[in-house]
Amino acid sequence: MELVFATNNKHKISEITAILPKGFILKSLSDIGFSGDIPETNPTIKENASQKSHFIYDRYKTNVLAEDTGLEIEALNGAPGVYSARYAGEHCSFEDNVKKVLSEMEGKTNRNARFITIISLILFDNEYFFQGIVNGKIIDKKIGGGGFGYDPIFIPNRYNETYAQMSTELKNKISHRALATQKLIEFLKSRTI
Ligand code: ITT
Repeated sequence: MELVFATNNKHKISEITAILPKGFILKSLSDIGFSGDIPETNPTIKENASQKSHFIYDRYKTNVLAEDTGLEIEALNGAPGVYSARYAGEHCSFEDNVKKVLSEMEGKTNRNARFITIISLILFDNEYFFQGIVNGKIIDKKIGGGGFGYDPIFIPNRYNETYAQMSTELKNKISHRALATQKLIEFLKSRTI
C-alpha cells in the first residue's frame, strides 16, 4: 500500500519509514511533485495534523497521512505545545527552540513534560486519527547528538538517557511517534487483510 506523507520534516520521514513494515510505501511530497509549505494554523495538534493531510488530499486525491507533534511542559503551562516548531519565532532553528526552552526552564523545579504526536490518515476519503504520548523530564542542558528538535533535552520516564543519546532503533521503538505509528500500522493491517 502506498501513502503520501505530507511533511517537510525529513527526520519524521526517516523515523516513520524505519517503523513501517514491508508492503507499506511512503511517498514524499517531492514524489508527487509538491513543493512548498503546508499551512498549520490551528490551535490544536489534532486540527493541525488534519489540516496538513487535508491540504494534500484536496489537491491530489490520494491516500495521505500527516502528523503534528508537540512538546508540552508542565511548568510552562503546556508550552511550546502546538507552537513547538516555531517557539523561538518563525523560521527559527531546532537550536533556537531548545535554547528558548532551556532559558524558560531556568530555576524551575517541576521538569515534567510530554511529547504528543497525532497522526491524521485520510484513506479512501475517510479520516482516522492515531495518538502517541510519552511522558518524561526536561533536563537543564543538551545531551546527545542523535535525533532532532528537542531530543537532546528530553529524557523519557523509565530511561536514563535523552532521546538524542538513544540509538535510532530504541527511539523508533518507544517514542511518541513510534506509539502513534504502531497504532496506524495495526489499523492499516486490519484494513488490508
Ligand atoms: P511538518 O509540519 O512539515 O510535518 P514540522 O517540523 O513543522 O514538520 P511539527 O509542526 O509537528 O513539524 O513541529 C513539531 C516540532 O516539534 C518540530 O519542528 C521539532 O522541533 C519538534 N519535534 C517533533 N518531533 C520531535 C521529536 O521526535 N523529537 C524532538 N523534537 C520533535
